[in-house]
Amino acid sequence: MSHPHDALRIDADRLMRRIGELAAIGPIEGGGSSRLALTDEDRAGRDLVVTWMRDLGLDVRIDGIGNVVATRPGRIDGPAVMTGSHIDTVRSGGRYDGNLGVLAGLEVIETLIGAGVETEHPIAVAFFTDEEGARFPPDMLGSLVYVGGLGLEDALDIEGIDGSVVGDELDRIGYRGTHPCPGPAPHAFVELHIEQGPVLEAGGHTIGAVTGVQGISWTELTITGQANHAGTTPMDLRHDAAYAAAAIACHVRDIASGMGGRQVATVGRLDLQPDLVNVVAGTAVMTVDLRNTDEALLLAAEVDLSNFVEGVADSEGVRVEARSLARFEPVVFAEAVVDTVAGTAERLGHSVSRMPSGAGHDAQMMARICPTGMVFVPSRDGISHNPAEHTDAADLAAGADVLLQTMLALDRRASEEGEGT
Ligand code: HGY
Ligand code: MN
Ligand code: MN
Repeated sequence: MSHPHDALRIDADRLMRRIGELAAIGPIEGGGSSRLALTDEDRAGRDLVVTWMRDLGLDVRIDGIGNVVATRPGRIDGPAVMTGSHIDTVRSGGRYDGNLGVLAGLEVIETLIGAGVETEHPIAVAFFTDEEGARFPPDMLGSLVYVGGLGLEDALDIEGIDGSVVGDELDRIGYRGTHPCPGPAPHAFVELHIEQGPVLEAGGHTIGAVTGVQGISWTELTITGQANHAGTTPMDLRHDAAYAAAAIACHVRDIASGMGGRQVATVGRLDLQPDLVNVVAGTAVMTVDLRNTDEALLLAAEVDLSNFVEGVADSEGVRVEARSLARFEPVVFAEAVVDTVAGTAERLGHSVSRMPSGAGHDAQMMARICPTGMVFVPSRDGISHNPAEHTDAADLAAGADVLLQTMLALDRRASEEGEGT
């Protein structure tokens, strides 16, 4: 069945222009951006996007954790059909991770305004605070608070890797808003994001209809041994924190190789002290990121890690304290939304593949409070969290058009069937 606005498409040049302007904030070599959450660069990025939201006449609301939701009214009041993502980046960020989803959402709304299309429901676009979790763990912090998965006060007290505190940094950049957390549940939520992996490109597909997000387990290990002289300390008398950390890092790789399938495992941070050439390391602080689409397998990987750490602590005579930084179970998206994404992509003539997400996303939090889905577009060579991150302009526009038409379909569906997606 066709609908009056089926032929509506976004303005690709305007979208690319905004992506370029936002990427120019916190620029790093290679065309990417570095805007760690709640830094001055993040504030500048926020200010730019909020200006664009206000220039469109949207109702812009900032909540207690700094999430920003901009809404265009519909014919009826009530829950919005919502999209969004994040504009904070990792230190080595590309220009599309998160930013595409927010700016495509803005582009969808500007396209509706330009075409004079009135929707049944309000249409909203959001950016959530600290999706990356790279400065303040866990990842998806803002959307986790938005859906009530973490209390606002607890979130505001989180200390970052640099010793700063979320609440202080929100105050410092002027983004501790007054709107309440948890936020209002939308009617439905759909997020456009780059895949950040090699699957779509390898399969020759333009659009991913994302079926869900894999489980995530982040652990910080603080290893305390004994600083000692590199020259005079006999090997059998050492309590070498660096050796223990290296042994654990190698085992982290072995966990993934041994389990195979979709298991991935990463040591992303490793800090040795006193970090000197002629001193046996007294302490090591490291992080372990484990992920799997299957919760039982993720638990097995965590048990394997914990047993190995215990063994190394024993044999090397070091103390190891483990602190969980993030733990989210795998999420399955609403079939009706996944079907709408896939059906819309096919109707627009794009080849589409249904697939899970390897990366975490705000959508995995929004799935707790409303029917949710995601649209993926390909990443060249599967590269992300790297300034070399790239997606062809035609694919970016295709993703934004699928987002536009999916949101219109979700909006119509509600009024055709009463409530529900
Ligand atoms: O860690 C992640 O998967 C996401 O980039 N926050
Ligand atoms: Mn992202
Ligand atoms: Mn990311």
